Amino acid sequence: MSDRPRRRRTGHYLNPGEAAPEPACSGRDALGTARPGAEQQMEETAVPRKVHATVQSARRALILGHLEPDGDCIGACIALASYLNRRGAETWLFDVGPFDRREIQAYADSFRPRIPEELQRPDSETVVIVLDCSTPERLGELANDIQQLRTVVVDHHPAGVDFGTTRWVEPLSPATCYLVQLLIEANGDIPTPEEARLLLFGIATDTGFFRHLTAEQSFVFSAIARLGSAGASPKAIHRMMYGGRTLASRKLLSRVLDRLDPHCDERFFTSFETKEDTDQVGMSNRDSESFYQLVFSIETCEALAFLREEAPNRCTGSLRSRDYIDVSSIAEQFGGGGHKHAAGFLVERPYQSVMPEVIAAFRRAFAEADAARHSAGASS
Ligand SMILES: [Mn+2]
Repeated sequence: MSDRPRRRRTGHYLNPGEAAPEPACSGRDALGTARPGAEQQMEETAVPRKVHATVQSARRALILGHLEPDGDCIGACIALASYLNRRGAETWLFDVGPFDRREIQAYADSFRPRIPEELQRPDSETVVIVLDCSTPERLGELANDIQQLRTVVVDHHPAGVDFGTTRWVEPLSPATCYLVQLLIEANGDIPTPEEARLLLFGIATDTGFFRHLTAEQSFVFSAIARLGSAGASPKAIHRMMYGGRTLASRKLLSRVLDRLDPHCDERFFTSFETKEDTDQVGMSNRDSESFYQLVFSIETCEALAFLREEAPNRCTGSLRSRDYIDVSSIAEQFGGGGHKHAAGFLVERPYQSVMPEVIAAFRRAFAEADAARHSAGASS
């Protein structure tokens, strides 16, 4: 771990043809300084030199993902391990799980939940690479296992905690898999067909199959074209992510839609799923993404909160927004976090008592947003 608090930095983006930044002479990460307004128009992202050097020179890499892993986390971990293996490094994959999401279950056996003691001893040839993870808490018990070790963090979450020895955090990147692709390509290498498939799987996961990409992130489409050339099939990945559902899971969608409650002039909606619902369809057939899509197709919908009863005294909340509501700050009020438009939390309380608080938090956020827009309108 670094011996002083690290400043959170913004990413450095390069125009095509522009040279990579020189490392800072202090020996700190070579992120350089972002040029004013640069984030809005960049086509490619530079791999910081120190991250590149550390990852490429590792003889032994312990690759860690976050708890409740998703396709971006799993895809990034396995693709990077595969690539480093090709370069002759030894790799191990760790994640505390649980591997509940249907589309990642096949990969659960590749990951171990704790790091064996013999691998926890610091040595110059071993590096920990933490992927897609914004806080040490999101590593679960694994956070204790890596305390002695050199740690590189590669992530795209905008909020979080500065941890690790070397950090590469790019909030404009739609997925950690995109950053792993750049790491592979920074050496002039091309992902294998399987690596390309995993990377595209991750990018597709975090972008809702590209639906959430904005014009500022269009640089990702060039990267996706390269993954296609390397053998990744969007059609096959779409089928893997969205196909294979059971009839019961479709019936559950109608139940959850039926519970939809409008708030804030139908700009904000809530619904919930009970433990009994989950037991009926099976954990792996939960499908919140289809539900979100249906709700966001409502003309007036700006935000959505979906609570799930995980146990009588535990619930998770998934918060989504389209445009001006920052759901990550609402999730933080419940001990969670995430992105501006997608965030979540877990609390050890019954969902029935959490729901009114979530609604109140959203009401405040809408009132603040309305007031800000009103005053902006009044002054113009
Ligand atoms: Mn991600």
